[in-house]
Amino acid sequence: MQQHDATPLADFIEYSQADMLTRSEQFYQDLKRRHSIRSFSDRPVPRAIIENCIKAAGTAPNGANHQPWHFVAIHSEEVKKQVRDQAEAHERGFYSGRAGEEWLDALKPLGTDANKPYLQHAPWLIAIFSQKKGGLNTGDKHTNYYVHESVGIATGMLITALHHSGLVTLTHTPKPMTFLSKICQRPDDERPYMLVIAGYPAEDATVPLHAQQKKTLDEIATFI
Ligand code: IYR
Repeated sequence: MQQHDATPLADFIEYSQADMLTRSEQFYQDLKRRHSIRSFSDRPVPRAIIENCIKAAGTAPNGANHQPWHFVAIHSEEVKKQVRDQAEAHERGFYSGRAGEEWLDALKPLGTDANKPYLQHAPWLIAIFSQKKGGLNTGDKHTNYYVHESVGIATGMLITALHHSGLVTLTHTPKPMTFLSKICQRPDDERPYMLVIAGYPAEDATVPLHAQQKKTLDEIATFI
């Protein structure tokens, strides 16, 4: 291996295999309770919780450790209203034809439409941006690698952290999403990747039956 500076892995924790079995089972049971929610309460959520979740997301494995992401945590009522107005305008085009029949049919069991009140009323919207150029130091303009993979993993970890904290989330990818760059004042070499809505569920929040049907282990995995 090439010469490189490193320190010993000091924070690895070794559990007994019995504990590993319990931990993995408990973690699965906990993640099973995560559902995408489309009805949010306006109950406030302290910023420090969101900060911790973003810090957790920022530990994601990524290409060459360039950490090619930026998270904009939107709390401002004014900015949330702008996001809602522009996302709904795009979604109206999507639902009134742009999506095509097959896509709209696939969405029917979820009961979604162009109305997105939660974009205004949920306490936090986290806009995730991917960076094609960057580097270890902010401001670097080197090529970034595996940008989509890296940002996808970080987003998954963000959602997991928010769930673990006791919040519910919804991933939202309005099409096109470029309006987010302007609203969040992000530079041209960043692309909006996803919007994650986070907060408490509304009292009448529901989970579509369709979304509860998970494929079995045999369907999603092969052991060879
Ligand atoms: N972006 C639209 C449509 C939508 C698409 C998929 I794929 C979903 O799983 C859910 C919604 C919307 O947010 O309504």
